[in-house]
Amino acid sequence: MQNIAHTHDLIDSDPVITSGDDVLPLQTALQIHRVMVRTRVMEERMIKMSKSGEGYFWIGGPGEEAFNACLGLQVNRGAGPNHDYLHLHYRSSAVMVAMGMPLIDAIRQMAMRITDPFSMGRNFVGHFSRPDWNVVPVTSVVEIQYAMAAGTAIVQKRSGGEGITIVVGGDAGTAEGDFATAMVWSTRPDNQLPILMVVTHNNWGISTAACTQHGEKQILDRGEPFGIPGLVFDGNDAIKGWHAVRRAMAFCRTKGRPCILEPIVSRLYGHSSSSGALRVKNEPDCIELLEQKLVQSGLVTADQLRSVHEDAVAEVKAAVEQAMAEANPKPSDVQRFTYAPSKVDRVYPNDYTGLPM
Ligand SMILES: Cc1ncc(C[n+]2csc(CCOP(=O)(O)OP(=O)(O)O)c2C)c(N)n1
Repeated sequence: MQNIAHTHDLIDSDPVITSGDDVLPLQTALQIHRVMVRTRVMEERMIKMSKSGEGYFWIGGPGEEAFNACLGLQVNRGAGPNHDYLHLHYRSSAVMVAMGMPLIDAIRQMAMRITDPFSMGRNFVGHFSRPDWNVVPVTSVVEIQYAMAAGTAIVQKRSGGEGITIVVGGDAGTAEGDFATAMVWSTRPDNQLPILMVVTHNNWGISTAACTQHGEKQILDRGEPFGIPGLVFDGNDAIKGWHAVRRAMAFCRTKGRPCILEPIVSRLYGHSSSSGALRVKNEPDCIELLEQKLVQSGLVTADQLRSVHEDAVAEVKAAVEQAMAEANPKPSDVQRFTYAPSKVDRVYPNDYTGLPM
């Protein structure tokens, strides 16, 4: 795990940033801020790529960076059941950046380059996959990650280690049965599972408003009959987000039980490039909110924050230039690595489709 002090590790003289009753060491707040800015600059450049022909379809997470950065920075990263498994959403870019993903890797997927490490240029942007970090492939088919989460959590429970399963999806997706599947499978008597269920609630399902669809007050209320505790909170507040993630992860890790987090987030460029990806003006911007707190604390100057943005712009510019100079996949690559070669299938060796030749 990253070595970041928790609030209880602070001594009186440590500089801190506050939000209501919540406190964060300044260094942690700056680390979160840098992840948020680098991710935002990358996403905004990718939106331009979708409009200029350097890429095509764009979908991503501008507006969710505060919560996603806090999540990614606290993940127990690694391979195998003693580390956390991540079943992410297509808006989870800041989780991956916080975990250490080089920006160029996401840009390579946006540019559909063969160097894209997640899909060799053959999947949509934001569809991450990293076996060495337990990041299972992101799916465009919403919510099925909730049904799969029980699988990795069962393996983790059997292995008896510290790893938990983290599953992330949007509010509209919770209408699918997969959300209920996760609740049923994670709360069976004597078989509870350590699943952190995250519902990033941006109040939209493409163009359908959440208020026209939800009879319950909060989505996490649906966990109550299953005895699943949770927190609903302002997902635009990085300080609150940090502590919500910290508490929920500690609960899942120590109790071996599920927990729901429902951060209320913004969707700053609409659904995707298919809906125009224009800047939404009437929703809060988590980066601006954190920067106000940092400057108001008197511990950070506006110039210092500006240089974080400038560094990110330079990093993204260099990454786009490099990615655009790399090769596209060839037509003959289209089916490579779609299925893992089968070591056990004696009938059709090396052809996992199982179809007769
Ligand atoms: C099973 C399934 N049904 C419908 C769709 C079409 N679809 C793509 S994104 C989306 C909206 C999902 O909204 P939400 O779960 O709130 O996530 P958000 O995009 O707002 O983050 C829908 C309905 C899909 N991809 N998969």
